[in-house]
Amino acid sequence: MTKTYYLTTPIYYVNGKPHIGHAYTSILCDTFSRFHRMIGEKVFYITGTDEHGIKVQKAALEQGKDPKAFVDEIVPQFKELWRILGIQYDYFIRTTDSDHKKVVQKVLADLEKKGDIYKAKYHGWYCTPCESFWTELQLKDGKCPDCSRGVDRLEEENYFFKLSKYQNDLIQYIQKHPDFIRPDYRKNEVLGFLKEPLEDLCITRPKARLTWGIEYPGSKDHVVYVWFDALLNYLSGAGYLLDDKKFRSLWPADLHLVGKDILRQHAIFWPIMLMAMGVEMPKLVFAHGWWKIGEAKMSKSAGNVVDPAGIVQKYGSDTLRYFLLNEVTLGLDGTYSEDLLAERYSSDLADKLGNLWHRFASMLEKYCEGKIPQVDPQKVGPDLYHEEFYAGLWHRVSGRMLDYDPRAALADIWSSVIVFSNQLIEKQQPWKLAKDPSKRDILLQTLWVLGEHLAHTAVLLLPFLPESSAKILKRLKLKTEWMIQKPEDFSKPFVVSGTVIEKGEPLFPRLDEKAS
Ligand code: ME8
Repeated sequence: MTKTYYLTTPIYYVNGKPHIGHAYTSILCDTFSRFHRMIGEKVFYITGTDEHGIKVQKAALEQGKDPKAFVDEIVPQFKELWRILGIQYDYFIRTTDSDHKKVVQKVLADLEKKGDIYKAKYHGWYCTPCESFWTELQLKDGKCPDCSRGVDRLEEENYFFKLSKYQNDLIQYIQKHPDFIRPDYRKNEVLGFLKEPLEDLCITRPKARLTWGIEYPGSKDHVVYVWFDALLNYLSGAGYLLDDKKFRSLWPADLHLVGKDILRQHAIFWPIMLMAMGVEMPKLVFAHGWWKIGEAKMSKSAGNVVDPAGIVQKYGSDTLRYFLLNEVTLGLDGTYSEDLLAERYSSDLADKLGNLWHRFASMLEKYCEGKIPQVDPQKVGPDLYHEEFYAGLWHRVSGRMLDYDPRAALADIWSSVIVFSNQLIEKQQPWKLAKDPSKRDILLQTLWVLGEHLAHTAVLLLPFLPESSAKILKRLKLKTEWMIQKPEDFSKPFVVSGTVIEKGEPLFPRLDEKAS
């Protein structure tokens, strides 16, 4: 059985509407999954919603709603956003799904039986927004060390998971698998954190304080800590303890893509949970950076969120996808502003890609009745065209995608084909060639090469800008689903001589025209 490429986003809290930050992770995963499909792999892309815990209970209460009724209203807003952003996930998991709850309870019962969970009295400090316990020593100036907000004194009986028992095993695992946590600087951060002894993890909350959660098996007084419940979605969504055949085809996950805010949970809690369960480690935990507004992280609690739906309506979903994928290298923080997005729209999408299509289609109309010319690729001069050009391009772009660097892949596509083709037009000056009948062959070859470049660009861009690429391919009367399994699949000519293309409306209309 061939292994499916299995990738995950975090499951998002449903205490409010999704924003640009959530869109970022989902767009990245969508781009990776489209790419892996294109190279012929089976892909399973899971996303979903994290519906239990204090944050959600509080948000529901504030609106005077029952938590389940409240989350049932929010979940469709996430699904709708994924629809308009072209996010093609394979499975949407909700932690309120009964299958998921069953898996969580079974795992807890097994771990307790194994002796990795114990019951104890807890005295210490609790940060409600972070849902984290802290000892006196861990507090910073008496405040939560993670978010600097106030903490409450707590004394209660809870269940604890023995993180400490596995600390050394985890350190060894990370050291033996240098690509388990990426980027490298995040791996070092985790190893730095692991230099201090780990406290065992409190994995329940007394019902006196929180009722909105999965019941702890065997206790009427406790619900499961939201993170323990949430992390298990990666297994339950893949069929763990539910559908063995499905699980074996999916696990281990190839990629857990998360924001750096939840690295500790994914690079410490999660691997230790898996070790305790005796389940194989995922291949990679990749932590990306934050989108900020000015200096502040964009977040619901800071109240500085940007609604992706508004941006999509104004600029199109591909523009938001392009901006987020291209603006920062995966791992680093980025600054979001609509001005910057509008600038990239004009300079990269409208002036470079949109304009290239427009110039090509207009010249084809004018000089060839809109038909792809009959050209023998063997006879086209090497200064204009050679097949190895595409083989090299594919090698570089696919290599960058396999190495999780979509920004470098886009930069290569833009400089090597899009900007290059615009320069080729300037160099060849087809309008001058058209005036001289003895140059007719060169004119046709130039237009044919431009058509090829555009077709190859559109295929390469399918994972990144699915809407615009499909538009270009349809206008060239080519299929919109491609399988590139070997370099030759990409280096061969794509356009079909004699095809009458469709010029169509501008791909990326000028912003002043859009507004009018
Ligand atoms: O943490 N920049 O859910 P959450 C970039 N339910 N990415 C951002 C971002 C920003 N400003 N803001 C949010 C949770 N994100 C848990 C996860 S997983 C088992 C449980 C993205 O709704 C980023 O992926 O707070 C971040 O890790 C995630 O949304 C947090 O979403």
